[in-house]
Amino acid sequence: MSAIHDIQLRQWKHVFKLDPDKEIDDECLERICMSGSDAIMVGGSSGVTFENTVDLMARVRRFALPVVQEVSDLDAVVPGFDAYFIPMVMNTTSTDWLVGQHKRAIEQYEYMMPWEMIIPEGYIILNPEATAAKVSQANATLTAKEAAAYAHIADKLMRLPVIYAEYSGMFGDMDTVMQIKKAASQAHVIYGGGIRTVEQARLAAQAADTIVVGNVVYEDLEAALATVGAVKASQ
Ligand code: 1GP
Repeated sequence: MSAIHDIQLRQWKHVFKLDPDKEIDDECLERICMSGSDAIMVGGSSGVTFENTVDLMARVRRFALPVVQEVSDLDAVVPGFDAYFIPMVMNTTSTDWLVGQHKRAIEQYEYMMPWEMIIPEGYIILNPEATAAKVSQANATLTAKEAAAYAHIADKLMRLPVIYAEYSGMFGDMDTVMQIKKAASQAHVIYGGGIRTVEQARLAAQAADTIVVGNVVYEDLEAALATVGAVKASQ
C-alpha cells in the first residue's frame, strides 16, 4: 500500500478528526492545523455531504499538514485528499458494512478508483452508544479477548494495514486497546474516542500507535490543543 508510505502514516502520533457537519471558524481551524498534530482526518457518522466535505477540505488545504478523508458515505467522496481511509467494520452484524457497500461502490466507480490512495481500516467499534455502532449495526459490547480476536482477523487473515479501535464519544478501556495492539503484528493501530484531557491522550498514546482527537475540538478548543503536546512530549 503506497498510500501509507506517501502520507507517512506510521509516523503519525496524533490526528485531529474534523466533522464536515460541524461548524468551525477560521481562527479555530488555523490553531488546529498549526498545532503540531500530524494530520487532519475529515469524516463523520452522520450529515456528511459532498458540499460540506469539499468546503472543509479546501479550508484545511491552506495548511501544510496531510489531510485525509475517512469515507462513510459514497456520495460524499471528494477528490483532492492525500488519502482515503475506508472502514471495514469487523464487528458489524451486517455484511453491508464489511464488504457490501464497498462492492456497490466498486461496481459503480471501478474505472476511477484511486487504488494507490486507498487505505482500508479494520474497524472495531467498542462503544455501543456511538452513532457509528448504531449505523453499522455493530455488536460493540466486546470483551478484550473478543476485540483482540477481531484484531487478529484484521491483521492476519485479512492483512489490513490499519486497525481502528473506535470508542467515539467515550474514553475506552485501555487494556482492550493494548490487547488489540498486541494482536497486530503488521497493522498500524489507531485509537479514537473520548480523549478530552492530556492524561487520556498520554494513556491512549501508550496503548496505540496513533490517537485521534475528535469532538473535544468543538467543545473545548484549548483542551483539544493540549492533547498534541501530551503526545509529542511522551515520544
Ligand atoms: C471518532 O474516533 C473518533 O471517530 C474520535 O472520537 O469524537 O470521541 O474524540 P471523539
